Formats: sequence, C-alpha cells, structure tokens
Amino acid sequence: MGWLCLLFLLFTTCQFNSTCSSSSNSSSSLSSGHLCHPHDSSALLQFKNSFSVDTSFDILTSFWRGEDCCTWFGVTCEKVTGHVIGLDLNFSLRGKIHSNSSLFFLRHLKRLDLSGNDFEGSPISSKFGGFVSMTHLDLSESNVTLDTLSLNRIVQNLTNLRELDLAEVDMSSVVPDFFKNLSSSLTTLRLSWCNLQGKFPESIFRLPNLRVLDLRGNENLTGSFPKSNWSSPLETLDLSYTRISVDWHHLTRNFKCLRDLYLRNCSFVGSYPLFLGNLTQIMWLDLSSNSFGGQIPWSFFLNLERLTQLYLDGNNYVGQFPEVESNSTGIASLYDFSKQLVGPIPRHLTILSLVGNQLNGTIPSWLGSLPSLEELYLESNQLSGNIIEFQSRSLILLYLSDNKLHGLIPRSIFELENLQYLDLSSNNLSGTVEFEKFSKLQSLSYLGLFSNHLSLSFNYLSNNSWPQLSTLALSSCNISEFPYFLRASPNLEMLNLSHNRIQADIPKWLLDFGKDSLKSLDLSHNSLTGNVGHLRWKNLQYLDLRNNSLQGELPIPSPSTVFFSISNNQLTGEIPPTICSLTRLEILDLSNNKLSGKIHQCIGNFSQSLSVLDLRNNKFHGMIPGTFSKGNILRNLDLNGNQLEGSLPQTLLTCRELEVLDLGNNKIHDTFPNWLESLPKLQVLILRSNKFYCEIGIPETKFPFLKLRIMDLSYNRFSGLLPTKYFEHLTAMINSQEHELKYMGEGYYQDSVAVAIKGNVIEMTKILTFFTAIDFSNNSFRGEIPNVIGKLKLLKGLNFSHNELTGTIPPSFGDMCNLEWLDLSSNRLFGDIPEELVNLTSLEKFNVSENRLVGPIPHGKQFDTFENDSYSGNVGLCGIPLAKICGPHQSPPSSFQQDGDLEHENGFDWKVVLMGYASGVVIGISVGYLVLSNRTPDWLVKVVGIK
Ligand SMILES: *[C@@H]1O[C@H](CO)[C@@H](O)[C@H](O)[C@H]1NC(C)=O
Ligand SMILES: *[C@@H]1O[C@H](CO)[C@@H](O)[C@H](O)[C@H]1NC(C)=O
Ligand SMILES: *[C@@H]1O[C@H](CO)[C@@H](O)[C@H](O)[C@H]1NC(C)=O
Ligand SMILES: *[C@@H]1O[C@H](CO)[C@@H](O)[C@H](O)[C@H]1NC(C)=O
Ligand SMILES: CC(=O)N[C@H]1CO[C@H](CO)[C@@H](O)[C@@H]1O
Repeated sequence: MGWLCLLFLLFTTCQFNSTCSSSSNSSSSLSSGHLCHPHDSSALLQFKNSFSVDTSFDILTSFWRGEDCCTWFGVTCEKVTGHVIGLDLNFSLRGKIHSNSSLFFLRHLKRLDLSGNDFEGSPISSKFGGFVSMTHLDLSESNVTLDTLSLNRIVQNLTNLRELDLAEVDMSSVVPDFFKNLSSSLTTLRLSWCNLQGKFPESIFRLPNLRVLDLRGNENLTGSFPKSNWSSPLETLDLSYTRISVDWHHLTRNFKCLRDLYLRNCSFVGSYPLFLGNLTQIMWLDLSSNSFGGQIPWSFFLNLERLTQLYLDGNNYVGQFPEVESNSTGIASLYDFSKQLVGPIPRHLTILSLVGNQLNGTIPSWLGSLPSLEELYLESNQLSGNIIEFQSRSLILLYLSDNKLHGLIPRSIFELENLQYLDLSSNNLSGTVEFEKFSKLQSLSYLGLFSNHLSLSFNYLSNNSWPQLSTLALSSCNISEFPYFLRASPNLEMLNLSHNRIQADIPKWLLDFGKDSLKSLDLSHNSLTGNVGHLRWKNLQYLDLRNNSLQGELPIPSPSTVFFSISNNQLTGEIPPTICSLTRLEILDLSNNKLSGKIHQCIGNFSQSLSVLDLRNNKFHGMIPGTFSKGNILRNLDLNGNQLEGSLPQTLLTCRELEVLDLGNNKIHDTFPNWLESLPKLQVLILRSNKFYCEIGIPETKFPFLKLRIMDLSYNRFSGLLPTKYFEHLTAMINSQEHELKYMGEGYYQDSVAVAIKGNVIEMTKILTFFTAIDFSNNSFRGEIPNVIGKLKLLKGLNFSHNELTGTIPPSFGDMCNLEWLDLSSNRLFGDIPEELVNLTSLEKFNVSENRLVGPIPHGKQFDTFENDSYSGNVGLCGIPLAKICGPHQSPPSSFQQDGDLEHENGFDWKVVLMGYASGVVIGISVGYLVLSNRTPDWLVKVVGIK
C-alpha cells in the first residue's frame, strides 16, 4: 500500500511539473547541484538488481533512472560530498541480502529503512556493523533473521544509533543480554514480535535518552525493572505479551514521562495497580487481558487528566459504571453507587474499551455525551436496561453486542452520521425497524443486528443505499424479503440473512450484486425456493444455503470457495463435474437432498484441502470413487444413506487424517475392511446395513483401530466368531485421554452420525468425543462372547442382538462400568444372568430376551428398574419382574457391595453433572450426548460451559 500511494503522488507531481527531476522531497532538497558519487550509484543499481523481477522491481527500475542517483526515489545524499547517506525503500522488494551485497559499499549511510520488504529469511549480516555513522536503522517486517554474533558486532560499532527498529525480525537465537551494549544515544528501540527468549537486560530501562521501548509479543522474554532508584525519560512503553515482571510500584515512581503505556497480558508483581504515582502524563493506557477483578478502579483512571484512550478488555471486572451527579456549586462529577466521589467526567476520552468483562447495570448516560468519543466497545458484558441516547456525533465505532440490553434501538443512533461500525447483536432488543432509518449513516461499513427480537423491514421503493457497507449481519431478524438496496452495495463482502423467514426464489439481482466483492454469503435456514441458477461471485469463499427448499440442479460456486453447504434442500439431478474445479474447498456438504447419479471419480482428489465430504442421504449409486490420493487431509467421509455398491476402494488408506467414515445404509458388498485398522485417527466406523459378509478375522497390525470409539457393523451378513483380538486392542474404549466434554468437528462444521442408541436410531448432529459404542447386531456371528469384552471399560453401549451367539454371559460384563445399554437379545445364550451385572450402575436399558437363560434374575440397583420385556422368551428365568417365582433352591443373587463411588475412570462423571443422577430411576434416553439441531439444551450449555 505504501509505495502505491507514493507512486500515485509521484505521478501526480510529474503531471504538474515539466520535469521529474525533483520528484522526491528527501533527495531534492539535499542534493541540489551535486551529482552522486559514481561508486554509490553503481552500488545502488547492483543492490536493486539483486531482487526478483516483479512489479515492485519494475517500478523501482522506472524510478532509478538518470545519472544523478541523488535524485532517485528514496535516496538522500550528503550535500558536499555527494555520498549517499539515506536510503528509504519500503517497497515490497523480494530477494536475499547476502553478506557480499553492494548495499555494504554505501559506507556513509546514516539512515537506512528497508522495512516491509521480503528478504526471504536472510540473516542480518554483521556487515551492518560497517555503517559506523548510522543513526537510524529500520529492518522491521522484512523477513530477516538476526543472530547473537551479528547483533554484537552491530551494537558495538553503531555508536551513533538513535533509532533501531527490528520489529518482527526473527531473533529466536539471540541472547537478549547483548542489547545492553546499545549506544546511549538511543531514543527508540522497537523489538516487538521477535521471538526473543531469556532475560532482557535491565540497563536498557536506564538509557538516558530512550523515549520509545517496544517489546510486545516476545512471549518468552523475562526480566524486570531495575530495583535501585532511577528515572526514565520513556514516553512509550509496550511490554504486552511478554513475561517481563511489571512492578507497579517502580513503574509509577520512575517513569514520569510515560504517555503511552501498553501492558496487555503482562506479568504483574507486587501490589495491585490502583494508585497513580507520578504517571500523570498518561494519554493511552492498555491494561487488557490481565485477570484483574473486582470493581474497575475508576478514580484511578478518571484522575488521569490527559487520558484519551483506555483499554481494559478481557479482565474480570464486575459492578456498575459510576453515575453523574452535580455538587452544590453545580459541577458535575462521577459518583459510585455508594455516593462516593470518583472523579471528573473524562471529557477527553476518544476510545473506551471494556470488552469481555462482567460489568452489569446499565450503560450510563454520560457515555453518550462525551464530546470526543470515537470508539466505544462494551461487548460481551452483562449490561442490561435500554441503550442510552448518544449525543456524541464523533462516534465512529459502537460495539454493544453480547449483553442483555433490551428495548428499542434508541433514536439518536440513527443520527450518528459518522458511524462506521455498529454492532448491537446478541441482545434482547425488540421492535420493528425500517431499514430506511439508517439512511443518514452513509459511512456505515459494518452493521450487526442479529440474534435480538427485532423485526426488520425494507422499502422496495426507496433509493437509499449504503455504498461503504462491507458486512451486513442480519441473522434472526424476522426478515421476510431480500433487502433490495443491496443492488447498490458494490463493496459488500459478508452478507448473513440466515434464520429469517424469507420465502421466495433467489432473485436475479441478488445473483448479480457484489460480483467481485462478496466473500461470504449465508442464506441458510430460510424457505428459499426455486432453482439457484448460475453463481457469479468471483471471490466467494463461504457459501451456506442449507435448510431451505431449493430445487433443481446443484449450483457450483466459484473456484475460490472454501466452505460450501447446501444440505437439507430438494436438489435433484447429478453433481455437475464442474464441482471439481473448486480446488480450494475444505468443506463440502450436500447431504439430505435428492441428488442422484454416480459420484464422479474426481470427487476423490479434486481438492487437497478437503477435510469434510458429506453426501449423506441422497440417491447416489455406483461405486465409491477410488481416487483418494496421498497427502489428502480428509477428516470426515459420510456417504450414508445412498445406493452405493461394489467393494470399498483401497485408496481409502491414503486418508491418513480420517476420523469419521460413515458408509451405512448402502449396498456395499465386501468383506470386513480390516485394512482400515491402520488409519491412525479413525474414531467412527459405520458400515451399518450393507452387504458385508464373511468373518472379521484378526488384526494385521500391532495397534489396530487405535482411536476407534464408535463401531457399527449391524445389519450385514458378517459371520464367524466375534473378533476377540480386536476387542483386546480397542484402546480408545479401554482407557481414553479425553477428559473434556467437547464435540468432534471444527469451527463451522460439526461431525454428525446416526447411531442406534438404546434401540433407537438417532442422528447426532454433534458427536461428543467420549461417546463410545459397539453395534454388531443383526448379523450371523456365532460362538461365545469372549471374556475380554469386559476390558472395554469406557463403552457406553453394546449391542450383540440378533446373532447366533451361544455360551453364557461372561461375568466380566460387570467391569464395563460406563455401560448404559446392553442388548444381547435373540441369541442362543444359556446359563444364569451373572450377578456381577448389578454393578452396572449406569445401565438404563437391558435386553436379554429370546435366549435360553435360566435361574433367578439379579435384583438391586438398576435391576429394579427393568421390566418384563427385558427377559421375555427365556423360559428358565424366574423372579421379579417376571411372574414366575423362583424355587427354594433358586435364591436370587444378592446385589454386590457397592463402594458408592460413581467417579468414572476418565475422571469425569458426566452423568452426575448432566442429570443429577439418582441411582436406579433413570429412564429413557439421556440427552447428554444427543444434541439435536437447534436444540442445544440450555442446561447443558450452562452446566458444562460449552457453546
Ligand atoms: C520469508 O521467507 C521465506 C523464504 O523465502 C518464505 O518461505 C516465507 O514465506 C517468508 N515469510 C514472509 C512472512 O514473507
Ligand atoms: C567496526 O568498525 C570498525 C571501524 O571503526 C571497522 O574496522 C570494523 O570492520 C567494523 N566491524 C564490522 C563488523 O563491520
Ligand atoms: C515459548 O516457549 C515455549 C516453551 O518452550 C514454546 O513452545 C513457544 O513456542 C515459545 N514461544 C515463542 C514465541 O517462541
Ligand atoms: C514521584 O517522584 C518523586 C521523585 O521525583 C518521588 O519523590 C515521589 O515519591 C514520586 N511519587 C510517587 C507517588 O511515587
Ligand atoms: C510548475 C509547477 O507546477 N510546479 C509544481 C511542481 O511540484 C511541486 C510539488 O508538488 C509544486 O509545489 C509546484 O507548484
């Protein structure tokens, strides 16, 4: 951007002046009458030619013409000798600076600014130490690295250095102590985001002339202020995101000149910063992200007479704002709730930012009348009441989202003609708003009104437009028509009209606006109808059209698209092959439509960034594409509910990142894919209801299905013995590292699968990471149930029903302490129901019907809740709840001693937290892991704090 502006300036200058000879200020004034030194001229040209030939190179070439290099852009010469003494090239040049670079021939340089170029990670050579006259060196943001040796040479030789800016230079190998040798004439030292590690020398704080010290973002930099008395002339100090110990006591005593103080996310030691000391000159103060709690110490801030910008974001401040009251002489001041004087109204304030605290009460009216206020950030607090009227016409940014504000949008907001950003989203605001009311806000660039109780309407006849608008976030605003004014919004980048009531075809004009600008469009959860047609947004990255009633062919967005969901519509026809032009796609969700035809081979490898491919519940037939290729990062492949046939392609093995593979409800005809066992991240394998056949066999690798948590092989034609060897190794079901309650999936895509839980197939729109289940039902497995099954301690559900299993129920079942449903019905099991099962205190559903079990039914705990149908079809069973009374020799097994400890192995007894579980009476489906769409239970969010 920088050089483009310059370019523009230069060209306009040229147009008005007959020659270009005095194009640059810096050279013209100093060089008059003197040609530059020929050595310097050729050194400069050589230096230029060491960079890649590209746009910035070409522009520089066009600037560096003519014999006298003193007239060249960015070059300054010494008047008498003609030596180059200044070089300013913030120019986006690309190329390395080697230690034999001709740059080092310019030995007289006093000022060198090469910031903002890309030197491709070049090391800063110790040759920079040759510039002994250097006063100003700026290599910031230029992709260079610095090591200790060079640093040492440079600081030792550059004794005249006044300003040193090395921001974003990689210094991970520098010993920071060597900065102590810097020249005492130094006035500015900028070392932000340099990856400095270790202890920063104290002596820097004592440099007699230092005015600016910026160490921001060196996360591992330690150090502290000098302990002895000293007095610093520092005016700007930034220690944000460092681990330098900030001693408030020393700070307030010794830095009398501080004007700008940035202490965001710092390590404070000693007393809590509450007093002012000598910091009377402060204008800009940032104490964000420091876990400060209690009331905001308003008196501390309000008494800073010159304070204009105050940031206290991301702390734990509570309580209310002070309010204005007048004293007997009529002077208005701020008083706290106990009527204590806090301080004067901060009339100079231009920025106030209190984001992400727990402030409550109402927004005080004095905030609305601060004459210079430009930016007010109060989002993510607990503020309630009505929004105040804002008289400050100076306001540019107003962020009040994510509070508990209610009532109407106040009238004065529609008069704030300088407003660029207005965010009132996620409150309880109500009322009908005609969009026309915003007509005076012609600078508006961001408008967020979503998630309130507002009803927005648009006037079709109006000619008002908002030419600066770039983001319009109007989700859940009771909108029933497309905002017509968008036709004239050439700069719109993000449009969100989701969760409204728009019941219409997508109009032609909507497809035509924002052709170059639009990046994100969300029209999901409306009632859109008709064919979408041809999409023309060239730079679109995010397109969400899910949950509508769209028909016709699948529309294909531009190749720039990263996210595309059009699930839950009525689309028909085949997937056009042009879909494979979306080479940047990460998420493709076409699930729940009526798409048909074959799945193109190209779908397997068209985008190397594809992470989710969801084609669930369509009508696709043919084979699964076999084109998955090495290096792909597919995480979720969901083809459930189609009519796919044939066998599984072995190329699935190239999907090393695969976590969810759902092929259920197709017609796949194959043996068990035990070769999938080596996929290191596979957590969910669903083959339910296909035509898989034959024995499962034994593992071929040492750690088969290491991460598998959900395995559904039900409704196939598997036969043979149960796979004992696999059960022994299902590590994720034996003990797990998952302690947190979280869902699988990422930011904008949540994995979902249909799983049979307690007998009902339920679509889980989010999969909890410690949900575990095995379903082998409705196959032809025979033989005995292996004892090792008891090792799967984390299992929540086990279904072996409708097979041909024989033998007895292993007593080790009693070890599966997390088990919530167990279905062994319709087999040929015989013997007793082991008493150990009484230990399964989480068990809610138990079915052993239609077997050959005998003897008394255990009682106690969960077993007192199961009813007849759990046991029917076993003529030999007796005791409660069956009518058949046990004979004298059949005394019912007594319940096992329970130690009363419900704490589960993973350290988190989710049932206790989620359900207030009382032993014995939990019936039905626990919603703990079933978060159905749009119905995230409030209590779940509250109790566990997930969003
Ligand atoms: C720095 O240079 C390296 C090597 O050319 C390159 O890979 C990297 O992308 C560059 N970094 C930046 C921020 O330009
Ligand atoms: C430091 O300066 C001296 C001259 O004052 C020079 O001879 C020497 O080469 C310089 N060091 C480096 C590393 O350039
Ligand atoms: C800080 O140190 C930690 C642990 O040694 C390391 O993981 C991290 O990358 C370091 N941060 C920076 C910015 O170098
Ligand atoms: C302010 O600075 C003076 C020294 O100039 C010192 O004596 C005094 O204690 C300081 N005040 C505070 C409150 O630290
Ligand atoms: C004759 C003429 O137009 N001179 C202009 C050359 O450019 C300088 C700098 O922009 C102007 O100040 C002069 O007026």
